[in-house]
Amino acid sequence: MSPSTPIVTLGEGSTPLLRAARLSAAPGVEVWLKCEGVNPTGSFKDRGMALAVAKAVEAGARAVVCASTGNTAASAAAYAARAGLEAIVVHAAGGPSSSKLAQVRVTGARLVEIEGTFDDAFAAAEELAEREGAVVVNSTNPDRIEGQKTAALEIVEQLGGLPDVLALPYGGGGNTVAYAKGFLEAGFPALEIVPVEAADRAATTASAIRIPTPVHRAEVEDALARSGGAIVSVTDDEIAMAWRSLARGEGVFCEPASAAALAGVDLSSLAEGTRVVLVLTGHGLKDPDALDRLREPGS
Ligand code: AN7
Repeated sequence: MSPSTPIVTLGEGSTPLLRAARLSAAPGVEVWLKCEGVNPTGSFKDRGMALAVAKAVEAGARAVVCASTGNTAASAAAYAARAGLEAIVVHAAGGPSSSKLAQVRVTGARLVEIEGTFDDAFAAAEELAEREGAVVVNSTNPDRIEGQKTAALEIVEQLGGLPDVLALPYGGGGNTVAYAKGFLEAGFPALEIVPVEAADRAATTASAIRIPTPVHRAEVEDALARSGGAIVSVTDDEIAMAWRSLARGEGVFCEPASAAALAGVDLSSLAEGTRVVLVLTGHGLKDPDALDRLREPGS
């Protein structure tokens, strides 16, 4: 932010950190849920989008562009509308859930559907940005990371200190990089960060993290080398089980990708006194069809 940066806000941030007492954890293990689905468009993306769009306005941009599995798109469309900019969203055919597409369409943003994967959509978005003179608001835009790191600062404030373990879904890796940066800058460099990716990145039913190649992979590895922690892979059945237990056991309805955070940590194996934060990145209403899609494992 500089004195000439406009404020563009829909009321993002300050999300609840809820104690989860009913998930099966070892005795004396504290589990907390950072409920990012409570943000204005229903996902953590709003934290960084508020800043990225404000900086685009400051730079005199007319339009913003992103490639997305859905949540970045919903957020970019809303914040662009709020700021009076045009938004262009590129997505893979069959990628984003219908709820996320509805969030984009209602703003009048331009949707560009391409045949291929998220990786192809990202390449197309970069070309489009160049051609149209639009600002890319994917997490490769450093303002996105700066905005998203506020979640780490909030957790430190809400817990009165650092968690021992922070688990979060790992798609492109921007959020992992943002948390690591936030904790480092808050003076807490060391904790176990667990980025959880889908075992089959290209085909997972958790559409938000259906990203074949994480654009931030090298930075994620650097961040883990500094902070501690390691990448974990989980199957769709493990995601489904975690997703169901968050709703049934805690009353928290998140989207399937968010449940990867829980699926990636064996809470029953942790030492007494361990404090774990699971970042639930998106709201369950983002993807209500998941109820039909995610069958009970073994059924
Ligand atoms: C609910 O919207 O990439 O590791 O285009 O929507 O920072 O990519 C979404 C990613 C986790 C992964 N949880 O975060 C997009 C997009 C949810 C998400 C992730 C996403 P990153």
